[in-house]
This record gives sequence, structure tokens and C-alpha cells, in this order.
Amino acid sequence: MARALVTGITGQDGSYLAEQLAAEGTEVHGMVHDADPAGAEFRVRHPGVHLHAGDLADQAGLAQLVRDVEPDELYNLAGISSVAYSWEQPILTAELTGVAAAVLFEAALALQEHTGRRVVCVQASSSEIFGQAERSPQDETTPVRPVSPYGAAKAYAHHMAGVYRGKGLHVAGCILFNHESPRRPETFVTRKITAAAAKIAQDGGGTIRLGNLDARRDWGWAPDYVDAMVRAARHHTADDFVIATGSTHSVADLVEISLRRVGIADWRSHVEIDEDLVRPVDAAAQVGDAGKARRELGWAPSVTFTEIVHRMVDHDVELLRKGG
Ligand code: GDR
Repeated sequence: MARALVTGITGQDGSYLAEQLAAEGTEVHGMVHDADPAGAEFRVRHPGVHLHAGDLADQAGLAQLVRDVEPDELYNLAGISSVAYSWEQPILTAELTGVAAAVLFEAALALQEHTGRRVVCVQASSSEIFGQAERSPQDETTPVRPVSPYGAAKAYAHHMAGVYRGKGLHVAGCILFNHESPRRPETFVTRKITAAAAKIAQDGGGTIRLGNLDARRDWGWAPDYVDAMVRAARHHTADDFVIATGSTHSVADLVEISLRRVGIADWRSHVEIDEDLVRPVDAAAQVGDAGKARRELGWAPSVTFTEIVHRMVDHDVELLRKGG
């Protein structure tokens, strides 16, 4: 039986990945921080997953975990995932989102050399590495030029994936564009808006405080992106793949579709702009060209933007109905 180690297993992508790997018969191990409030609920929902206490800041502990689990596949999904928060904690972001990835690659390579068994790694990279991209859509050849602390940390990890590939470790780099689901926390704009839309519908009024309404992002369905990572791990060649839908929508579009879903046509009167939520630097538009993933991995997005928003709004309406 193949064995996988997933860092960041309690997050949106980690939970979908654990489910996909377990369903195909892989023995799944995950690293969880003691202070992670999602750990207890994850244990209840995924009793078959082996959880290990760990901390991205503890380099010796990370390496020991890799030696203890001896994974065939190592998925690095952990780190600070909020671009907005990375402006508040730039150095911590560098450590947890950047350096910890290199520690894992080093440990995986050492394990591979020690045991003689191949260890496959997947680095969850991000479209934020492109920053204010000089061309659109972005693909695997687009220059890496981050504009946020998060993007810079992911760029370091992305480059180290390439460095370790050169040393003989199979490291796939999945350059993931925004990907959403009902499991997104409300710190991200999609879930913030869909949860607010459900509340406005329930209360019969209210507003959503937002930053940049004109920002355009390429939003996809999270389980599709998790499936792309598994495909990249199993591909015969370790390589970088952009994972994206190829279409963009604005934050304003998100509000409009969410409020329409709950029967409100006049979305503008439910939005307030909060300058504190406008980021110091924010890529105006990001859109990916996933042609290489389509050709080489047979991957394609399966859910439209409108359908993603509808699923999230419906989930939030149901959550409120149940008193959640
Ligand atoms: P992002 O996602 O930074 O792209 O990173 P987020 O949902 O936070 O922001 C998307 C866009 O919406 C604008 N925005 C707001 N964002 C938040 N969070 N809250 C607001 O009130 C708000 N108003 C407008 C932002 O400025 C931005 O332009 C996500 C994460 O999942 C990363 O981990 C991942 O790597 C990238 O996507 C690809």
C-alpha cells in the first residue's frame, strides 16, 4: 500500500486530498500543529488518517517526521495561506511558507538516498509568484515576480523545488490559481461574500465590507485542484504545471452572483468599501493558462464560476438554517 504524508492536512485542500487518497487505498498521514483548532474536528471526520503533531517552524522535527513516516508521496500544502495576513507577518510567512518547504525537500532527498526508494514530492505553489504579471494569461514560462510577502515566500519554495529536482528528487510544482469551496475560511473573499449573502438574506438586510472590488481572479473548484496535484505526483516527469480555469471574474461579480442567488438584485446597496481591506499592493488581474496540465496530465476544470458561487452560497444558507 502506498503511503502519503500531507502537511496542511486540516486545511481546505488537505481535507479534500486526504479524502481522495484514502478513497483510492493510500495510507494517509498528516501533520497537524498542536494549536490548530481544526485538528479535533479533522480527527472525528477522518478517523482513518494518521495524524502527527508537528510545527513548520521546527526544522529538526519536520525532518524527523519524514524519516518516521517514510512516505512514497509527500504533499506540502502547509504554511500561511492568506496573502492579506502575510503583510502583517512577512518574516513568519518566509519561514513557514518558504523555508519549511526546503526543509521537507532536503528530508525527502535524504530519505530517498538512505532507503533507495523513490520519494515523490508535490509543492503547492501559487499564482501569487507572478505578482503584477508582465503577460497574460500566465503559464509555466511567465517570469516569477511576486509583489506580496506571501508571493515571495512561495517563489522561494518554487525555486527550491526546481533546485531539488536538479538533485534527483521528483518534485512537482503545481502553480495553483485561486480555488474555492464551502471549506474555505471567511478570511478569503469568496467565502466572506457567500457567508455574508446568506446572512443578509436571513436578516432581510445588511452590508458586506470589502476592499478592492475591481480585483480580477481566476477562481476554480478546490477538489479539481487537489486532483491536479495527485496527477502531477504520478506523472512520469517531475515538472511545473499551472492549474487554472483560464477565465477571470471580479470581486464585484462575486457579490452580484452571490446576492442574486438569495434573491437580491440590487447588490450595490449591500456593499461598503473599507480602505483598510485594500492591500498595499494587489495584482490587478491574474489568469492562468493550464494548457500544459491539460495536455500532459489530462486535467481540466469541471465546475464553472457561477456554479462554484452557487454551491458556496447554498452551503452557507443551509448552515444558517441549521443554526451554524
Ligand atoms: P488571494 O485570495 O489573496 O488571491 O489568495 P483572497 O480571496 O484573499 O483575495 C482575492 C482578491 O479579493 C480582493 N478582496 C478581498 N480579499 C479578502 N480576503 N477580503 C476582502 O474583504 C477583500 N476585498 C477585496 C483581494 O484584494 C484580492 O485581490 C488566494 C489564497 O488561496 C492563496 O493561498 C493562493 O495562493 C492564491 O489565492 C492563488
